[in-house]
Amino acid sequence: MNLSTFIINFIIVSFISNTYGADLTSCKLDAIYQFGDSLSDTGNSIVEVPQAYHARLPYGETIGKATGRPSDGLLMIDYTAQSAGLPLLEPYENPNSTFSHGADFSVAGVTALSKETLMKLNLSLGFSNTSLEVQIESMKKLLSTICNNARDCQEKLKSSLFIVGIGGNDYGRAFQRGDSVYEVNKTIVPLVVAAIEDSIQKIINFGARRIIVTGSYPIGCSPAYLTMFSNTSTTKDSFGCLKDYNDIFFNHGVGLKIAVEKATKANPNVTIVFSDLYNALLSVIKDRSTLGLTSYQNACCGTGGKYNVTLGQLDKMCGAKDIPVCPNPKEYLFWDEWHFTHQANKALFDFLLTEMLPKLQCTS
Ligand SMILES: *[C@@H]1O[C@H](CO)[C@@H](O)[C@H](O)[C@H]1NC(C)=O
Ligand SMILES: *[C@@H]1O[C@H](CO)[C@@H](O)[C@H](O)[C@H]1NC(C)=O
Ligand SMILES: *[C@@H]1O[C@H](CO)[C@@H](O)[C@H](O)[C@H]1NC(C)=O
Ligand SMILES: *[C@@H]1O[C@H](CO)[C@@H](O)[C@H](O)[C@H]1NC(C)=O
Ligand SMILES: *[C@@H]1O[C@H](CO)[C@@H](O)[C@H](O)[C@H]1NC(C)=O
Ligand SMILES: *[C@@H]1O[C@H](CO)[C@@H](O)[C@H](O)[C@H]1NC(C)=O
Ligand SMILES: CC(=O)N[C@H]1CO[C@H](CO)[C@@H](O)[C@@H]1O
Repeated sequence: MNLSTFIINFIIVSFISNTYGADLTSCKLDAIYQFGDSLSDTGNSIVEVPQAYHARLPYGETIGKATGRPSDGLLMIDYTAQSAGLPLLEPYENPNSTFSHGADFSVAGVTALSKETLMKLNLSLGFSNTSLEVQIESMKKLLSTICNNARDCQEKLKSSLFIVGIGGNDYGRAFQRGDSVYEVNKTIVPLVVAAIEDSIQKIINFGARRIIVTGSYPIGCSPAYLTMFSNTSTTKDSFGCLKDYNDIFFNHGVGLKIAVEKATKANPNVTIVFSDLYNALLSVIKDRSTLGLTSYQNACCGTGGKYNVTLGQLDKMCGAKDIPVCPNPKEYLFWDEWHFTHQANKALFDFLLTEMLPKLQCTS
């Protein structure tokens, strides 16, 4: 096509995108509040544990700065904020944060289940006690600086988006102590789903109008699970992911979808959307050559084993001295054993946005 046709096409395409709101600006959001774990941690865990590897380079190398994000660059929540035309979320635990446009409560490594429940189940407590319940309490504290009573809070939060995405670590801890897929499915999944369901209701009670509930990615595709559980896995899918383990993350999503439907029925004036990260990751893996993510099972940063990771040995993990980093993170799905690259997070966000935008009912 010649230049003028190209320009005209470009203008038409741009016009259509704007008209139909291809980004979140049509939602006219003024704040985003995120609850979660490492997949959305923009700098909380490094306040709790300043010596953590993800507090320094090569973490953040693609954006030129280590911020505590467990990636070489941005996370899905960052792309969400950018798409809404807002500044990147500020971590709640950083005393320098101003919270002018929301807050991020996510902490790497934490669980949906409370400390008490973990103790009851004899699951390990981890380094942080900032479980979902504690994050919700922090929001309550922050809210007391924003608004005074139920009506005032509803008014102040009417252009806010709340996002909850957590649970992967709960399952990981059960699997790591040797629980079977059958046991985790029977005992842990219902508890995790109930904990998230409870938090959805609490967020609604804060006065939220828009909530996104993010499912888990199929963690049986991660270099970490492939390294730890390939031996105990009984079935692999066509991508080489551990299908039996992935059933847990799929069922987690099924439970959350039901929770979202129930909460929507009980609160018809609140828009609650399920964000299908499980399906998003499988689609990204399927489309990996088009997306340029040619390396999808090995970590970019790390060493040892079949998938370029050694777990449980601090001196062999990404961020330790002399641990290799791939020269082309753009071509990798995974940055380290658990976490996506800057590029992969963008691809996942794009997929989820297309799915969710109509459901968020922002243009109406
Ligand atoms: C807060 O800002 C000060 C001054 O810029 C800086 O020295 C300090 O490290 C920051 N604190 C955190 C937790 O990032
Ligand atoms: C709890 O787990 C520890 C190991 O993590 C084990 O030694 C202990 O026997 C367990 N206790 C119960 C009651 O299962
Ligand atoms: C979590 O731990 C910190 C110290 O590590 C403590 O200050 C805080 O009170 C604890 N929170 C809960 C809910 O246990
Ligand atoms: C997990 O539990 C659900 C019911 O909650 C059931 O439908 C499913 O078949 C179970 N899957 C496995 C792998 O046990
Ligand atoms: C797992 O399988 C690998 C070979 O694929 C073997 O080298 C290793 O010893 C096995 N580990 C366990 C715990 O069975
Ligand atoms: C939603 O509706 C309920 C009653 O059905 C009402 O109590 C509540 O204030 C409304 N919430 C918002 C955010 O409008
Ligand atoms: C097995 C494997 O993929 N090993 C790679 C791990 O990463 C280093 C550096 O990025 C590569 O040189 C290895 O080939």
